[in-house]
Amino acid sequence: AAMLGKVPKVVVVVCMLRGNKVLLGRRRSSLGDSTFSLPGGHLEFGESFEECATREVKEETGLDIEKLEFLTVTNNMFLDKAEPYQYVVISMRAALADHQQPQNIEPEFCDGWGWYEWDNLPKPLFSPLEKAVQAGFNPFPF
Ligand code: 8DG
Ligand code: MG
Ligand code: MG
Repeated sequence: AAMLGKVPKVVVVVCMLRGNKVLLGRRRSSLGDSTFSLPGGHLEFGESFEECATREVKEETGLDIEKLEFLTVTNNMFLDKAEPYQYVVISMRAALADHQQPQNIEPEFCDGWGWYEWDNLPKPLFSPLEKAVQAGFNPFPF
């Protein structure tokens, strides 16, 4: 009954790469509160994945991005909740368009953004990101 009328949603997340580091923020959300996740959000009607990635990163961090590339798609399910969710998550990677610092534009949803070495990621990661990393996901092109 909890699933009645529920539909999967499409989300685009972005691995912002700078050297050997990736941009993560600590979530303020009923889903994965206090865990570290990538910038991103829901695909709006009529948007390309690239447009969504560019918009969400700008809305959440103020950053302008370039060199957007598709990485992978995952089916992220949070079903063991009073309010279950399912997200089809398009993961992209991107670089900074020029030298810029991330700003915490949505402090109600994020404690702040920081650059983290891929080999020394902060804990706890948001559960679907942790699962992907465990499975060998790596956004770097080398
Ligand atoms: P929007 O209203 O701006 O479109 O969405 P948002 O407020 O930015 O939503 P979000 O929580 O950032 O992203 C939507 C959902 O996507 C989130 O609740 C769960 C799912 N999601 C994952 N992995 C990740 C991830 O690494 N980062 C983000 N931001 N969301 C993720 O499954
Ligand atoms: Mg978001
Ligand atoms: Mg957003």
